[in-house]
Amino acid sequence: MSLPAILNAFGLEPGEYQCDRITTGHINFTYKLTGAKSFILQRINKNVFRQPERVANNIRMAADYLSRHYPDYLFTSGIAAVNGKEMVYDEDGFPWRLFPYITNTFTVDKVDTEQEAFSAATGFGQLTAHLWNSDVSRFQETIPHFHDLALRYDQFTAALQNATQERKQNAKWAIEQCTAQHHLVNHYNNLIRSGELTLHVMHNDTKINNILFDRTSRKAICVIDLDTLMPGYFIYDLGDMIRTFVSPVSEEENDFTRVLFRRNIYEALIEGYFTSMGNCLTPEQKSQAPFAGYMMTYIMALRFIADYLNGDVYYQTYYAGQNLIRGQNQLHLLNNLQAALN
Ligand code: GN1
Ligand code: MG
Repeated sequence: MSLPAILNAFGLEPGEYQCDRITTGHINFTYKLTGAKSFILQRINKNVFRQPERVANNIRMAADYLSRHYPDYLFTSGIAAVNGKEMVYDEDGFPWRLFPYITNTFTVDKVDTEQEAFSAATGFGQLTAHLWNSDVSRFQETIPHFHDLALRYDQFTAALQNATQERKQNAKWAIEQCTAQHHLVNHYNNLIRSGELTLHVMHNDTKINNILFDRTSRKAICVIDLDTLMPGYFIYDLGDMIRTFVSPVSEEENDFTRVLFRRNIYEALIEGYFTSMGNCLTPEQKSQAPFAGYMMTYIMALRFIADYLNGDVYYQTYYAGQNLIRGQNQLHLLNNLQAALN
């Protein structure tokens, strides 16, 4: 099915829209449709989301809950196609869905100010604070064991077994670092087994470019990329914010001397997150904040390096060695986090 045919399936006239690809995501194909009214059109990667109906169900359940309990909360959910369904399948079996485009907004790939960090963290926290008392057992995992650090470590060691000599040699430093940080897996296992954390509906992909800022107020106003809105622990959301907020450069930066820890940004994000999530968490849980940052930075290093060793089969890459750069970048960040917060 061509792009115009997909637009038709959603009741849109292709000639009335300019279609531009957005390349910041690593998994799905995303397009902005600009017209009298604008939309976001997305093809879900069915090799990653093997049961895409779960994605749509979770988002619909959250939308229903939020509209009942927080009617003024801005939350985007899929727009139904002409046939009444939220997803249109193309002939290759890929599901497509349509979202409203929120006008007068922008995203950022790195945090510039404390105000941005505070506002984005408050925004991500508000979503999960609002959903805290929803029935998490009704939400299904869209990617099983997504942030299970022990499983990700095992996937890294499996990738190591199958990798070519050349890739192993190129990744030598990163492999040593990933192995040396294994103590974080033990901490993770102990924390989960202790029962100190409880499952709630979490966003699970809170990187800084997954929240929309209002052009006028410069405040974060709407969370996006809800594919992994599913059961999780708060450390996943808090940790991914730490991972993507505190450095002045993104995970794509290949000059690792620029990967830094900014304490003022860290403190602003913690303050912002606890402004909305504070009442949901105990002091003991809050004290896991540094570990949250370590574990999510480490898990991304493991995943990027495993993908490099596997021959770049998961994340979209635009140049050879990009996953290795991403993984090395994350390992530098992890070292800097530990030096600053231990
Ligand atoms: C992927 O969907 P996207 O590109 O924002 C990944 C996240 C990673 C992120 C790293 C389903 O997110 O877990 O944190 O890349 N999503 C999936 O940039 O694997
Ligand atoms: Mg995502």
